[in-house]
Amino acid sequence: MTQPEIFEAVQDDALLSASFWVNIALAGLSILLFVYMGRNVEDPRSQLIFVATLMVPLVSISSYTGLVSGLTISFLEMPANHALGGEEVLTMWGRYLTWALSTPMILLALGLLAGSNVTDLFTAIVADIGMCVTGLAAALTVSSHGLRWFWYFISCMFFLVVLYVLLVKWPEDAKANGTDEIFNTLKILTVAMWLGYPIFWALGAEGIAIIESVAITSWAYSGLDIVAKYIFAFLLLNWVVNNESIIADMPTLGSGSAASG
Ligand code: RET
Repeated sequence: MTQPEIFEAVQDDALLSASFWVNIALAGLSILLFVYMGRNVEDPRSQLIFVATLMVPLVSISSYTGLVSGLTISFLEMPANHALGGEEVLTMWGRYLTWALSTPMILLALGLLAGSNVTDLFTAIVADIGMCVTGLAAALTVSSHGLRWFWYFISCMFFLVVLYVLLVKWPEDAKANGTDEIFNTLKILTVAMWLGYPIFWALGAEGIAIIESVAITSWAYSGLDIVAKYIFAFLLLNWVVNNESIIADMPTLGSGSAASG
C-alpha cells in the first residue's frame, strides 16, 4: 500500500485516527504547560530533569504525527502459523521506533530524581533502547512466526534489566537522597503502565490476535501513553518545582550516589 492509501485507511477508521489525534493534542498542551512550569527553575539537576521530561511530549507529538500521516505505518503480511497468517495486518511500527527515543528520557529523569550512579543510569537506558529496538524487530519480522516471538523474548529480557534497576537499585538511592516518596509513586506508576505494553502487544493483531481490532490495540497504547507520559511528567515536574532545594543538595552525577558510595 502506498502512503496516501495508508493515510486514507487511517482517516476512514475514526476510532483509530482519534487514538492518534488525542495524543497530538495532549502532547501539545503538555509541552506548553511544562515550559511554563519550568520558567524559574535554576538548579542544574532540576533543569536537566526538566529538559529530559520535556523531551517526552516532544517525541510524542512527532511520533503521533508520523502515525496519523501514514508515514510510520505499514500493512504487513503475517507469516504462516500466525493467528492471522497470510493476512495483511496494520503495523504501527513508528510507535516502537519512537519509544527508543522517549523511554530513555523517562528513565534519565527518574534516575536523576533518585540520584543514580552513572553505571545504573547507563545500564537502564541501554537496556531500554535494546528493548524498544528488538520490539520493533518483533513487529517487522514476517519471515518466521517463531522468530517474531524470539525477538519478543529478547525484548522482554532487556525489559527485566530495566525493571531491576527501577525496582531494586534506584529505590535505595532515592531513599538515601530524600526523594523516595515521589520516586516510589512514580516507580509504581511507571512499572504498572510499562507492563501493559508487552501485554497488549502479545494480545493484539501482531501477537496472538485475541484483540483483532488494531483500533482497540492502538487505544490501549494511547491510553497507557497518556498516564506513562503526560500524567507521569506532570507529577514529576510539579514535585521538582516545589522541592528544588532537595534536588540541589544531591551529589553531582558521576561522583557516585549516596547509597552506593
Ligand atoms: C514491546 C514488545 C516486546 C516486548 C516488550 C515490549 C515493551 C514495551 C514497553 C514500552 C513502553 C513504552 C512507553 C512509551 C512512552 O513513551 C516492545 C511492546 C517488553 C515497556 C512507556
